Amino acid sequence: MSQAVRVLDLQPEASDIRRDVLEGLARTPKQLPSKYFYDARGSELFEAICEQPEYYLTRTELAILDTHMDGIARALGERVLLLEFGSGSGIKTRKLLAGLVDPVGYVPIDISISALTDSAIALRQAFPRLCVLPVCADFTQPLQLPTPQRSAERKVMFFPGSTLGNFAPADALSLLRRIRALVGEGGGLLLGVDMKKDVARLEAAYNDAAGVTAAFTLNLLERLNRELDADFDLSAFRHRARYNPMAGRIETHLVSQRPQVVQIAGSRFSFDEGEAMLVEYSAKYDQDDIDRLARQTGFAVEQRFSDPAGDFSLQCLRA
Ligand code: AVJ
Repeated sequence: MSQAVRVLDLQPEASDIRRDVLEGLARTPKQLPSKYFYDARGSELFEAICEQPEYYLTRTELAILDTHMDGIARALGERVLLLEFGSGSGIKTRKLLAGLVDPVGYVPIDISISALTDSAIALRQAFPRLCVLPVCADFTQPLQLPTPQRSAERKVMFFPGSTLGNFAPADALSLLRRIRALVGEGGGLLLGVDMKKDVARLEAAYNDAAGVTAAFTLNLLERLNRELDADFDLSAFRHRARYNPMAGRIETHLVSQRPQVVQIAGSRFSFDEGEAMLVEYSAKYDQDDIDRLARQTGFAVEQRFSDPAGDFSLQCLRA
């Protein structure tokens, strides 16, 4: 029998979601925060995205972990306390934990309580002696982390998946600075980033032929209908993901297919025909971008590992 998993529950409340959504919709252009994609259904759809042939990110990052595990483990050091922002299903973490030398604990932090609980149970089973301390929280908000029984040599944040790319530039900087404060002097950051490449491949990754990514973005509206008592007509919005070469990022919008009025938590918002509501950024990087981000946030890039084609990169940063 496996031990029960106790999740520290700091998940956002309906009032947080309502505030963020109303604030985003009051802007021009309208926007919705991508972190709210990850309810139970959204987390499942995201896992399905990772299986799509066009979405090369996840399988490439997993392959880098497989190929370069020894080098990564050496760079991160022994007896680390591993933290993870946006741990999701925990498949990458399982590889990483298996390769690390005597990790003292693992603190997964995720906004989806279902994904977090399932992955914590699976990790307990795979590593019965590892101290797993899951926290359900919005990692953009200040948070107090639990401490493991054994003291760690250093703290290392694992921030894979190019999730950093979902943040606007100023928010990405403040998030990296918060990570720097969390891991402390001498701490580490293993950062997964998607590299700049051929636009057609980037756009295909966010417009898979099976329509899973479209279902994923539209699920946000379904969530708001359910949790904020909104009345979005899902058939009146269309998913659109395009690469913005100036900004170096995929920008995903939900485009209103006709003039319409939507009610959300007692407020009304009108959409013009063709009006695009911003729902997600997925920034893409080159090595200069990463070096600059590291420098601006108190880190230095120690080592980096990528796939042979250079599509994706795992960067070892030191505070
Ligand atoms: C959360 C960063 C892994 O931006 O690539 C995938 C989310 N959105 N397809 C990304 C996402 C649409 C994804 N990450």
